[in-house]
Amino acid sequence: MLSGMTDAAYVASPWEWVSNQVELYERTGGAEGNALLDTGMPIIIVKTIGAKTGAVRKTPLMRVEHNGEYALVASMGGAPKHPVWYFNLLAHPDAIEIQDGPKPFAVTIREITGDEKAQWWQRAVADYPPYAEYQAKTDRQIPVFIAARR
Ligand code: F42
Repeated sequence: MLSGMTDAAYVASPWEWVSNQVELYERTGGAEGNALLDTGMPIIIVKTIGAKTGAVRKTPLMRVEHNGEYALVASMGGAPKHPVWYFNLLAHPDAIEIQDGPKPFAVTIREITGDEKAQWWQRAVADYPPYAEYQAKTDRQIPVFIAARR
C-alpha cells in the first residue's frame, strides 16, 4: 500500500451498479465481477484519491492491456464532460493503484497524445468497440492515460 492511500477512507461510487461491481471484484479477488455487465468483456479496478475530498475512490474501467501496460480511457459512455476520476488522476498521480486479478499494484500514469494515443486508441477499440461510438457522440476528445506497474 502506498503512503497517502493508507489513512484515507474509501468512499464508494454513488452509482450502485458500479460500487456493487467493485465490492464483488474485491471480495472474490477478481474471480467474479470481472466483466462489464453481461458483455463478458474484462474490466480492471483503478484506485484514485479524490481531488477535493482526498478520499479513496475505486473506478472499474475496461481492461485494455498491452505488454504489461494499461490504457485508462476516460469515456464515461461519451458523456459531454470528463469523468471525475480523470481529475483525480491528475491531482494525485503518485497514489494510483490498479487491480487486475487478486491483488492491487501501484502504477505510474501519463496522459498520451498524438501518434501514441492513436495507436492505443486502436487497441482500446479492438478490446471494447463501443469506445468508437462514445468518441463519435461527444465533442470532447476522450482522454487516454497509460498506466505502468511501478
Ligand atoms: N467509465 C469510463 O470512463 N471508461 C470505462 O472504460 C468504463 C468501464 C466500466 C466498466 C464497468 C463499470 O462498472 C463501470 C465502467 N465505467 C467506465 C464507469 C466508471 O467506473 C465510472 O463510474 C464513470 O467513469 C464515472 O466516473 P466518475 O469519477 O465521474 O464517477 C462519478 C459517478 C462519481 O463517483 N462521483 C462521485 C460523487 O460523489 O458524485 C465523486 C467521486 C470523486 O472522485 N470525487 C472527487 C473527490 O475529491 O472525492 C472530486 C469531486 C469533484 O467534484 O471534483
